[in-house]
Amino acid sequence: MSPKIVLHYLDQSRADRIIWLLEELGLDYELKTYKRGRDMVSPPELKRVHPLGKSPVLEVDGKKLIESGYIVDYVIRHFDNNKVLAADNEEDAEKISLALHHAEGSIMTPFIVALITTKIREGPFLARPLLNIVAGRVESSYAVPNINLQLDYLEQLLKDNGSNGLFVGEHLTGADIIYMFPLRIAKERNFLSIQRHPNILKYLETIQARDAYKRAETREREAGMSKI
Ligand SMILES: N[C@@H](CCC(=O)N[C@@H](CS)C(=O)NCC(=O)O)C(=O)O
Repeated sequence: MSPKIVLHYLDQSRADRIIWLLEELGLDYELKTYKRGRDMVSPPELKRVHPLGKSPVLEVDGKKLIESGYIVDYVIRHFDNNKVLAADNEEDAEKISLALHHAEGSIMTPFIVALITTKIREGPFLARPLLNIVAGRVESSYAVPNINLQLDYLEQLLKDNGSNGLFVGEHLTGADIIYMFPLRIAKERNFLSIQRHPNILKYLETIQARDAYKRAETREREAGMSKI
C-alpha cells in the first residue's frame, strides 16, 4: 500500500527541497501550506503540527519527520524503490550522507547571519549609522568570508565530479536535493559570479531545467507558495 504523505510547506522555506524530492520520486502527496507572519516567523498552526514550528515537516502515515537532511535520507531509504536517487555504491553513499549534514550543519549558518545583518541595517532610522557599522563588521569578519569559503568548496566538488554537472556520481542524488537551497539563495543574493563559480551556475541551470523541478514549482505556485 502506498504511504500517506503530507508535506507541511511554509511559504519561502526549505520545504522547496522536499516538494522537489517528492516530484523526482513520483510520490503522491498532500500539500498543506502556511503563510509567515509579519515578523517572518511561522504561524501557530505549524507549531500545532510540530512543537518546533519549522518547515519542512513531512508526515508519513502519521509519523512527523523534521530536518530537511533527515527527511531526504528517510524518503530515499524508504520510497526510492526504483533507485532513482539512491547511491550507486558505498563511496557515493558516504558523500551523500556528508552532504546531508554539511548543508544544514555548516553552509546555512553564515547565510543566516547575513540575513540577520540585513535586518539590523533596517533598524530605527536615527540609529542606522551605528547599525550599519555593526552589521558591516559582522559581515566582513564572519558572514561574507564564510559564505565564500563554502561556495568555493561546493564549486570544487562539482568540478571534481566531472561533466554531468551534479554533486555525486552519475545521476541526481540527495546531495543535489540538499545543496540546491543554499545555492539558489547564493545566486539570489549575488554571491555567485561566472568567473569564480561556473560549475555552480551550470548546476542551477541543470536543476531548474528538470521536469520534476518544474512540476514542483507549478504545484508551489498553484498553492500560493513562493520561493525565498
Ligand atoms: N535545519 C532545519 C531548518 C528548518 C527551518 O529553520 N526552517 C525555516 C524555514 S526555511 C522556518 O521554519 N522558519 C520559520 C521560523 O523559524 O519560525 C531544516 O533543514 O529543516
